[in-house]
Amino acid sequence: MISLPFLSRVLALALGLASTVCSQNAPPARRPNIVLMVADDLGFGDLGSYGATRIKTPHLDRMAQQGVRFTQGYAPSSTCTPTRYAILTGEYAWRATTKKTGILDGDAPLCITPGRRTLPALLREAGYHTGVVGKWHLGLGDGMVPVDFNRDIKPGPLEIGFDYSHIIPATVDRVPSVWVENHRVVGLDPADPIEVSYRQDFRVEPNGIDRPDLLKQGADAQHSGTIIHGISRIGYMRGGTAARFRDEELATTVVQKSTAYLEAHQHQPFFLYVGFFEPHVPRVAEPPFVGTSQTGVRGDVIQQLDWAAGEILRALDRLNLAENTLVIFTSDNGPIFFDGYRDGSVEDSHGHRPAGDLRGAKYLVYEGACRVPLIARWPGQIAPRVSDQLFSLVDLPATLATISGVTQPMESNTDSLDLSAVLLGRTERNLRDHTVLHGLSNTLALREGDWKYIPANASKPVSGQGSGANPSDTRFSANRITEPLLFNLAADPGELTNVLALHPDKASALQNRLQRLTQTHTRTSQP
Ligand code: NG6
Ligand code: CA
Repeated sequence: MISLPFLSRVLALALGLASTVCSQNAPPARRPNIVLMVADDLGFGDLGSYGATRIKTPHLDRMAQQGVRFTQGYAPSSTCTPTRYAILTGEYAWRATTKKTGILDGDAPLCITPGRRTLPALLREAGYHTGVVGKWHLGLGDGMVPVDFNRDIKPGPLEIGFDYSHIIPATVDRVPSVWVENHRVVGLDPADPIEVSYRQDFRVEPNGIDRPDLLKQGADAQHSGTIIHGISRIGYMRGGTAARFRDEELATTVVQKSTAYLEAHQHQPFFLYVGFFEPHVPRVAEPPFVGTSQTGVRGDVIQQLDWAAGEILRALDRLNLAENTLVIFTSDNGPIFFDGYRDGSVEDSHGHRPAGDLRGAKYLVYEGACRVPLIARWPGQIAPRVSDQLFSLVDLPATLATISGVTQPMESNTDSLDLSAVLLGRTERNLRDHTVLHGLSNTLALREGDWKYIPANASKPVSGQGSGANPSDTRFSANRITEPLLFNLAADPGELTNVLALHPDKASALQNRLQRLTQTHTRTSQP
């Protein structure tokens, strides 16, 4: 006869074994949902929590108070496509040799190879549902044949790791001015097909050059293509009339689609990537925000952005998800006032400094071009604090992979460092000692510790008007870099005094390291 104590011991052993097996396969106890919100051209000085006074951003400021606010967070590039490429792949965009990763037009092919272990693909491996809403700007289609917006549009987000997408293809200032949900243009009438060209006008719809009288905002030649709802865009399109978005509804659509996504996937781990459109051009505020800031339409749309982010945070509260959701807010590159449309942003700035005390603007490699707001909130896991630790957005894949319990490591040649200990406040050390910064025309610079090195380059001065700490810096041509520059950011955060002649050894050490970094294939180490 089997005794009862023996039976119970066998049972206990079996149960114990079963639970060991379970816990090995089970994800970590607290695996957060992740919402990554990326603004478009929002500068280091554009939020209240980063010093803005003429723009009110109460929702993002509250988020900053509840979480960690980084003062040394970097977009790896100073334009959209390459930064977003780095966020999704963990690789600096300037390393990509087979794909175009510069600012893409609306008919450009997808710049990320399907099958790659992207950030959403990693999270999907870990059991997350993955979604993207808003700005895409990473190309669509395979590039073998021109993308046809009247059929299934692929490859795109769904082929590189997202389970759901509701996006506009490129920028609001580039055609086609439509939403694409999963593989299809939203609201397209098959009897009115879309055609897109970046080479020639179809001459059936008005453009900005011939019909300036139809425009809500004047535009430069580059932005004087087809007029869609009173705004001339870059490029030409015809057809798809019923599918064309209205600029005054973009933010509301982002909020609606994001909150619908949260509702639909609240019962499973999810990753939602939200690409806000503000404050990129064309800047058209929704009616409740018109004239609300003290710094013109650019300020108004930043307040609209703050509202939209607040609505997503409110949805998390309402669905009882806030506690177990890691929310990250950042921007893809630094700010700019004039970027093609005469919307009054320069005249109405009233002393607002979108890059704060930093020099430069979008497109460049100065601090104001790449250093961006970076805020992360995860109640109970991230203690409220301000961090001066270095963080680059290229670190998001490795960092979020660890936080979400991805067991397979990233590719060994990634640029992405696992900074989960930094993000969660488990170390006060700087786990990243340097970061490479990338501007238009493939200009590169190196930040290492307090030092910043910018090689001389012959890049063409970009047209446009930015804003930095130095008033003489507002014309981009003033930013042409004709000699190598060395700055000590601790003493000179505004990058005003070139100290290269005083520290030639430091400059050549940084020059050599930048060269090694651009040539090396082992990127996880800090060569
Ligand atoms: C530039 C556009 C600019 C903006 C930018 C992309 C011109 C002269 N300027 O080429 O208006 O669309 O591309 O911005 O065409 S980004 O933030 O998406 O990178
Ligand atoms: Ca941008």
